[in-house]
Amino acid sequence: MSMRTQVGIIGAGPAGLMLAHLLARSGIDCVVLEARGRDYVEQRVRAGVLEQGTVDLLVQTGAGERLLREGMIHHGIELRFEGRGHRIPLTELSGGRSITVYGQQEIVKDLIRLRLAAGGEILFAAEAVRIDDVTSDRPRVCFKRAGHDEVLVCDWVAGCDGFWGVSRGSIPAAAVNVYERDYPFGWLGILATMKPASAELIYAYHDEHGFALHSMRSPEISRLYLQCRPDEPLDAWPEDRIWSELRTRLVTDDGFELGAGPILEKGVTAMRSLVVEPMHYGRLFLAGDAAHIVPPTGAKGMNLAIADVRVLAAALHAWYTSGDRTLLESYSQTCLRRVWRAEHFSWWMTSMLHRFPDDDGGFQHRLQLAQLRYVTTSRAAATTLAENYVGLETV
Ligand code: RFL
Ligand code: PHB
Repeated sequence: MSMRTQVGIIGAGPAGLMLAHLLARSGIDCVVLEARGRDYVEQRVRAGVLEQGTVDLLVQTGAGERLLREGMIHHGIELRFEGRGHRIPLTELSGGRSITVYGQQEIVKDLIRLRLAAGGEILFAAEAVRIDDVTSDRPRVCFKRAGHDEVLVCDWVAGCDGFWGVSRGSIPAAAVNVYERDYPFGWLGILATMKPASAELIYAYHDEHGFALHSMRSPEISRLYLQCRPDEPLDAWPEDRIWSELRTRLVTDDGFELGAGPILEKGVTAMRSLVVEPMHYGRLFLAGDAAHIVPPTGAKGMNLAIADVRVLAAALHAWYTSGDRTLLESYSQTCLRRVWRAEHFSWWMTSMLHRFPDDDGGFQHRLQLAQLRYVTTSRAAATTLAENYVGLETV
C-alpha cells in the first residue's frame, strides 16, 4: 500500500507532534507515523520543565489552553549542597522570565487531541523501517503496520523519532559528523503520590552519595530523581532504598522533611551528550532527540525539540509558498547554535552536580564545591545559570 503526503513525519513525540501542529496551521499536509500505540505515548513519563519560549509558542499557536490552567509557573530553583539550600532567583536574574512545570506527556496528549479533532492524521503502531530515495525529490518512508509493509511518499521527511529511531541511522556515515560523550552515571526517576516537599525544584549534590533532584507534576504528585549507575538494574532499588537515598541526599542542617508516598512509576535512564552535524541529508531533516541528546540536568531536551521544529516549520512554509530554499538550507546551522549552547549548559550542570565514581583523591569534588559556592554567592555567576535555565532568546 502506498500513501502520499507533503511532509512525512516519523515519531509522535513533542518534536513530531509540534511540527504537525505548526504545518497544519500553514495549510501543509503531513502524516505522522508512530511506532507505539496512543496510550503508550500519552503515558510515557519524561520531561517536566518548559522554557518561557516553549510556553509562548504553545500558547500563541492555540495549544496552550490546558497548560495555562494546569502548568505551575516557577520563579526560582534551589541548589543544595553541604546541608544548605541556596535559591537562584531565575525571574529576577533573567529580566522577568520564568519556567513552567508541566509534564511532557500532557503536551503530547494536548497535541494529539488537537490534531485528531481537526481531522489530522497520526498513524499509531506504524513503525518506519527505512527511508528510501532521500536525495531525490520524492523520498519514501517504508513502514510496517499490522504486519503489512506500506510506503509513505513525500516531498520532505522529518525524522522526529528520538534517540533510538531509524532516521539518524539512514544518513550515510560519511555525510555527517557525530559528537558524543557518555557519563559514568544515570538517573533513577520516580513518580510518587506525594505532596511536593518544596514549592520549587531542588537540585542537590551530596559529597558521598551524589545527585538528587526534587521536582513535581501537580500539588499531589512529585517527581524525584537519584544519580545511579548507568546500567543499574531496577530490582536493586526497592522502595525503601529509594526513599532512604533521597532523604540522605536532600538532607539539610535545618531539618528538611521529604515525606514519602506510593510510587506510581520508576525507570533508569543513562546519560549522554550527542550532536549530529549537519541535521539534514537530502530531503531528510532531523529534529529533537533524533539529532541531539543532552543529559537531563539542564532540563533542555524537550525545549530543544520544540525549538528545532519551529525553525523547520518556518522553512517548509517558505518553500511551499515561494519555492525559496534559503531557510531549509540554513536549518541545521540555525538550530545548532542553540543546540551547542544547551549542550554546554547541560554538560556544565551535570558536571557540577554529580559525584564522579573515578574521582580519585577528590580533585573533581573540590572543583565542584568551589563552583557551587561561586554560583550561589556571585550574582554574575547566578545570572549565567538563570539565563541559560530559562532559555536564551538570542541564540
Ligand atoms: P521522543 O519524545 O523520544 O519521541 C520520538 C517518538 O518517535 C517514536 N519512534 C518511531 N516512530 C515510528 N517509527 C520509528 N522507527 C520510530 N522510532 C521511534 C517513538 O516511539 C517516540 O514516540 O523525541 P522528541 O520528540 O525529539 O522529544 C525529545 C524529548 O522527549 C526529550 O528531549 C526530553 O524528554 C528530555 N528530557 C527533558 N527535556 C526537557 O526539556 N526538560 C526536562 O525537564 C527533561 N527531563 C528528559 C527529562 C528526558 C528524560 N529521559 C527519560 C530520557 C528527564 C528524563 C528522565
Ligand atoms: C522533571 O520534572 O522531570 C525534571 C525537572 C528538571 C530536570 C529534569 C527533569 O532537570
